Amino acid sequence: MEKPALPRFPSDFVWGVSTASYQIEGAVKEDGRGPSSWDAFVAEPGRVLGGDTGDVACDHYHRYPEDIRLMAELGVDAYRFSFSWSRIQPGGTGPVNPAGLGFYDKLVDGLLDAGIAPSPTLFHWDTPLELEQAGGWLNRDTAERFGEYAQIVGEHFADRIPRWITVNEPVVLTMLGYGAGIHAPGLELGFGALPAAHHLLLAHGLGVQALRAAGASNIGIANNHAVTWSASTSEEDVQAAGLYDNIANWIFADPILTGAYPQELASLLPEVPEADMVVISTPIDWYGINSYNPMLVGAPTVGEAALMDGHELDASLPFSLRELQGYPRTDFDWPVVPAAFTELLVGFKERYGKKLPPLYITENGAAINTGVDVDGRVPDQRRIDFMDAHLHALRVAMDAGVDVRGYFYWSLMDNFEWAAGFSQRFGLVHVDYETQKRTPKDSYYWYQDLIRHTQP
Ligand code: IFM
Repeated sequence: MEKPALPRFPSDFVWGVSTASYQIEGAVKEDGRGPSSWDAFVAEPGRVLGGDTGDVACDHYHRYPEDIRLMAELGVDAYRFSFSWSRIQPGGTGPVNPAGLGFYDKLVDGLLDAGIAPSPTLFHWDTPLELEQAGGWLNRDTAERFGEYAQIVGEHFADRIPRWITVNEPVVLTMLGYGAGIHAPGLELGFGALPAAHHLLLAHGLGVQALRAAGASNIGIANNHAVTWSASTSEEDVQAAGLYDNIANWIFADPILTGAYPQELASLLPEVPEADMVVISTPIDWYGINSYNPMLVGAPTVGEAALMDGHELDASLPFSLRELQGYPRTDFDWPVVPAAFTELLVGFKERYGKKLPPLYITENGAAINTGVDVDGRVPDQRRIDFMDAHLHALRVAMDAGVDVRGYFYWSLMDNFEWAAGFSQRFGLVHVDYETQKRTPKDSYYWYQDLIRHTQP
């Protein structure tokens, strides 16, 4: 096959793929796993499209050897997955479940044998149900419990795991889980959700400290970021977009990278002990960015509720999300704007300067719902176009001096896309949820070829 027309990446650039426990594992009642916030949420009628659940998902719990083989053939250097906290510590506190750790032992060892660097996230939204019922992330105690859990996994795995991620996308759990009620636990607190943001950040900091104390190194976070554009130059729109930008981006990055919340949010945030900020800003080795598309934001539109992934947002919010027109869209209806990816990364360098550690792109991907054709192929050219354009955009940012060390495509395989159930397919590998047959898509072979040509 011809060399892909992509710019060159450094020979030690890390190529990877990402997944998360609840989205792929299934086996929710096996080997002593405790329930999580998502097990409870999916059981509530009307919460998830089509009533889908992660009970079986991709059955990765039983099929992980096949999934490791698929990754080995793909040629990735690293695999970002997540530990299910309630598989390891069923109640979120107290005794450890040896069978839970045992599953991840097999996964980690299998990856190492295949020459793939295990890169786990400690928490990707599946809060142990007992903790959720005690207030979840609105309760400071959950952050303390997370620190203990981080110590358990750190002590168990430190000698085998070369890259660690504390928490995935606290912004999404805060906004969609506690603010807008679209994700578990389904609360609609609006700005009342902000304490969850602080406790998730505190958990991150406590996690970094516990991991380091256990001998782990190379620790980062996976934070979701989207360039925010104002719907117009009017003062109202610019102000609304600025507020959204602070709430969606900087509230989650500033405390980690500068030790302080954005000034503009002072009136919305609870009083925070200075000691918390010291914990949150515990130095990290790298900063992970998950990014999909930019956001267009304006002042609230009278009588019209803003939509997020098809869900109505509280009409009383002081901003509204607008449709970004004039760009191609994924099947999830997300706009495809590669130049915004460059803008985001360059913006990070400009905002944080020397305080910014090296970056990894811990997620980037597109839902393209192409199925298997009569020849057994999955011709998902639009995903290839998405990846190609975003990798070009990434290269432009790197040429502008942004230090990016790796790229993890979301996702290795189609999986449970939260409130959208199985309707959205982000994978490089197609999963037939009836038979669990895995079929590598055209994009899988494209990525394989790209990796081959970039490696020394
Ligand atoms: O599937 C999610 C993932 O769990 C977190 N980041 C965004 C992905 C696509 O929506």
